[in-house]
Amino acid sequence: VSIEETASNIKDMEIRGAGKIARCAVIALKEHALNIDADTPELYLKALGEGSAELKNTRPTAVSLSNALSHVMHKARGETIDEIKDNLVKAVDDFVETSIGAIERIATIGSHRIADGDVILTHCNSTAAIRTIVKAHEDGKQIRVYATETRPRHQGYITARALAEKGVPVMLIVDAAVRFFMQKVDIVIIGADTVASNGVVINKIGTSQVALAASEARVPVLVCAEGYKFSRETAMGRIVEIEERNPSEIVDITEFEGLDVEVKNPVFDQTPPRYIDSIVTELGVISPFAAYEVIRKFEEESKDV
Ligand code: RUB
Repeated sequence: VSIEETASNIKDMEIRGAGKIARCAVIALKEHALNIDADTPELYLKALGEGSAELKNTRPTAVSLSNALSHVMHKARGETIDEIKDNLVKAVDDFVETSIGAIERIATIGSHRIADGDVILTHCNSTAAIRTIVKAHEDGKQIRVYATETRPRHQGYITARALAEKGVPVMLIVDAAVRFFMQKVDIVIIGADTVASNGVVINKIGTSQVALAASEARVPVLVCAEGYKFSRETAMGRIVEIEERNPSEIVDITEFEGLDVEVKNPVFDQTPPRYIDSIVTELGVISPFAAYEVIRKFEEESKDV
């Protein structure tokens, strides 16, 4: 698949979910790398950089996209075009394998936090969260899941289908019913688009309300997030940009024609660390307040390259 096609599929949310976006983007970059027609290594790297930038500019909030692209671009080094190409291809293959392995590791670790009989609530559609829930089910635990519809794009339908197909009983609810049902919930399990250095978790719009309702009801919130979703840039003072999408995703705007009605569609929000019990990473379970340590650890590893 070409860079243009992948970029457009990410923008349109044909490809969605932070981890999948990152994997599809680096795979598209690999395809591009195999097809660049350049005379010198400098021109080859320039074309590679342009492809990476186009992919990076598709969606602004999930740091996993830029982390994944920066990681593979960093490895794309060499004296000759072939050497650069080989290194990039290897880096992409490694990234895809490692990121899938990270989800499995998170599922194994996170499922230990799910008890037999637990009622779980999840929001939106996170591969890492779903895999964790399914792992608990595979381990023989009798669990049930409330899945929020997740307006306006209804990612909750994908979640409901994915869980039900694996044999996990699901109750689909509207987003506004979260507090109504929270008394019946034992644990909230969600994913993340970005974890900031101060422990703030950025995830689908409504996540912070879910966490607030959970906190009020003394229900623990577990975030499943691979290490490459932690943002080094936030440790350098960068603020995470919250994507605002077209209002037409919410309502047909001709509905309010001639009236002073503005439709707003921010698609992610920030949950402060005090509303999060733990973050499950492939390295283990951490407090959200230890996010900076995860960033440091991955920084050290990239220095070894
Ligand atoms: C998806 C979303 C998911 C995270 C984590 O938003 O908020 O919770 O991306 O998902 P969108 P995963 O549908 O707008 O992409 O665990 O699959 O990376």
